[in-house]
Amino acid sequence: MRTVGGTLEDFERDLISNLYYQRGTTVESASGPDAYHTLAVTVRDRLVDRYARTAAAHYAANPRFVYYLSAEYLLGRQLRQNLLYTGTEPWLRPVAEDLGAPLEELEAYDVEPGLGNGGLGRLAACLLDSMATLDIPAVGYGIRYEFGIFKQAFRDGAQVERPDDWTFYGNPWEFPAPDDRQVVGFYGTTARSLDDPTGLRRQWTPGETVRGEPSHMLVPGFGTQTVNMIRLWRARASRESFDLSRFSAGQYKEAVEDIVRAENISKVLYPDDSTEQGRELRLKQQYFLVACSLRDIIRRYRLRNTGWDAFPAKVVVQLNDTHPVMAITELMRLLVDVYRVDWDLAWSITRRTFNYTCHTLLPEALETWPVALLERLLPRHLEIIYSINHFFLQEVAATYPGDVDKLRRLSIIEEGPERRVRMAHLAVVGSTAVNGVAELHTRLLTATTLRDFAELWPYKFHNVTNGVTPRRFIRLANPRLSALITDRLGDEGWLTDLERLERLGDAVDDPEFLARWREAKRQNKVDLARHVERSTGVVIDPEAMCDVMIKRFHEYKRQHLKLLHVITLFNRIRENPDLDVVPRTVLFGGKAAPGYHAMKLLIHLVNAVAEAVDTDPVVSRRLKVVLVPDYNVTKAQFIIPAADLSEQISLAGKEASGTGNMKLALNGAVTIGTLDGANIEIRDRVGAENFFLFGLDTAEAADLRHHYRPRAFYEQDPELRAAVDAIASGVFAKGDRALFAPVVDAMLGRDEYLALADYRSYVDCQEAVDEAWRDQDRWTRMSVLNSARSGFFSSDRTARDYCDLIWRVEPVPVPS
Ligand code: F55
Repeated sequence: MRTVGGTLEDFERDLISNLYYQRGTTVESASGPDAYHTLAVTVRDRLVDRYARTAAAHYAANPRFVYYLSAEYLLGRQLRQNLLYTGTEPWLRPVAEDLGAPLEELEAYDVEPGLGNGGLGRLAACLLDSMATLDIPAVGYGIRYEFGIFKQAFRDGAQVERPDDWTFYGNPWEFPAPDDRQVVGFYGTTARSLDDPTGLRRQWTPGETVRGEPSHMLVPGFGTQTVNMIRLWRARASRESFDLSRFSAGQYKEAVEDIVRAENISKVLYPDDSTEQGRELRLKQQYFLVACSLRDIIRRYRLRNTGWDAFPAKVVVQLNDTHPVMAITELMRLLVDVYRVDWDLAWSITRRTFNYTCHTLLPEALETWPVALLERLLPRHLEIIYSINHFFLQEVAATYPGDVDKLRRLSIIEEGPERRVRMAHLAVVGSTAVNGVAELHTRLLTATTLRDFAELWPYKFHNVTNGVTPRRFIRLANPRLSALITDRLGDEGWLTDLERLERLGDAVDDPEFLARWREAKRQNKVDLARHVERSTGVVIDPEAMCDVMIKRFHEYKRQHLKLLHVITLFNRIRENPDLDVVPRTVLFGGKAAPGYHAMKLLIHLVNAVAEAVDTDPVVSRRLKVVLVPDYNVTKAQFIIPAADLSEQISLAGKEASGTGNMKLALNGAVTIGTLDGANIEIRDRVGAENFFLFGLDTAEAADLRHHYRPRAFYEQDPELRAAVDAIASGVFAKGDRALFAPVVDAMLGRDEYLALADYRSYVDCQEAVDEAWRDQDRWTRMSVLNSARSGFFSSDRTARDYCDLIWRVEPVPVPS
């Protein structure tokens, strides 16, 4: 077989050939998209050979595979990553010249697939990267949404959402695999299987069927030969759906009705769960994903295995939150109804196959589905859930005789005016292992949210602290700091063994190293300033402290607390124009779910405050506020390397883990944060003296909640009062007192997340930050130590933890 050559000359030859034979054009007449697409496929081809060898090695070894099921992936841009992973990165410049296209223009066509909302989707991408890097046989399954997470723009400061037509120019990174298509059913009826006296086997006759068409993207490992894949499903109508007779009769809309209904399933990513609409469609998406994926997993299993006994030994499925949990009932249905396996054996196989990762503590984020909806959409699955619950509750009753309250709390079915299925309960009952994503999170899960389960099955619960891939978030995002680290440590080994960063600790006594570190951060700020000016017109000073809060807008994350700090600085400078303040650029980034009105209003307020700061001649010399539009993985890669201060200020006990906190610390930002999520583990490692801690801890917050009166804090603290009053006064709304009144009311009314209680501690802590910043040597040492001591937060370590604790899989090396 012809494989691609390894030299720059080979690359250039293939490039011209691909341009000619794939795009049908020449360098002289190529458009921007032609040039980008050709470069992309030429890079991609350099992974195909490794991918084929990976498949061959996996086939020969017949290993245990990890199947990662996730409704979301945030993969980030592919071009630079794949250049790096194929060792062709140094050729980018000469190659761009060959194509006659400026590098920046080529990269602008490299759109990121926005197939996720936030941390959960990005974690999935980091884990896939690490599994490939560790030579773990793995496949990621997901949905190929036609429209990803909406694009965020601002109109007069308010968020407006635009569709993300991410495949407009085509997606050069994906391979269609039409031969592996699957058929999925919905609705319909169930009936007894006449030959089954137990009544546990039944037959489902769906009322509607839809095709799932897969395509895959390659997931290369770094510094290894393994190339795994992520398989994404797209919904298509079955071939007979087009109604020719109606079309001929001029009924054009009716003729394509079924096609539209089928294709709507993979039409759009749901922007979080805060909107009521489309609940049925969302459940359809979830079942579509798991039905297609499980059939594919079984197909792959049967390539090398027969019978069902070996299934749990060869297949381990990780459920990324509850969104794919219907897979548990679907595997039961396939085993019992289709493959005629006895219920007990099927249940044993199923429980040994699945594991579940929980990503939240917020009760409102725990997914439940109305029984009535399931009864209509997936009638057989509801029956199976009832049977699972029946046997489970029998077990519970035997363990806790007479404890009906226990039964009610543990049941998969929530009783009430509207009966609902608790997906997290189904997940725990149907899994071998359940994990939280940071130590505190796991502790709180087992002590509160899933307490009864943790009492019943303590051995099921594990902690696997999240991590991030150093390849994307240090090496690709921050080439300057990476070069400095490599220079100091002697080689690039740290990229796959991140604990080696520890040795940077010695460098804090080397003034030359500190100067180079500071200069790298400064240059990163110059780059960021260029991007910010281009996208917002705001000019930022690279000498100022870069204070960043980048994450989805959510009340529990408390962007409003940060804003109260900003307004306090604004008030202080206005009151005392000669005040000696540390110049800061406060950079926000993040989207609010389109239906989450409180957070959309807060975004509007952030923009309004930014404008007030910017138009005040005195304030604007020392303070800048920017809300970077359309925050995504690409923007994160620009912002994180420039950050000096990382804002991780959620109310203690609410943020499961956070992963931005890790990315920022690894890039030398110092954290100001609460004792929440993985902040605790970051502080333990970097040292209390290199972390700005403030606020209530989880227990204090829970106590205060009982007798909390936000007004008391407002009345006691003149600076807090001035900040809240400024919002209420309408100064940020051209005198309109009504516009931001709901923000004020929420703060003084319930203040659900105790922002006012933490305000004084936070603002004082920011003074300590200023104090540290004034001593730039001290600050740089803190910065270096944050990076040096955060090696634990590599997703390679996270993936290894999953392997050891939960998956029990072994690497399969792929020969060159
Ligand atoms: C997406 C869809 C729904 Cl319906 C609900 C939640 C989400 C989502 O995006 N959740 C999410 O991102 N959770 C985050 O997961 C991260 C990775 O574990 C954590 O670090 C973070 O604390 C958590 O909020």
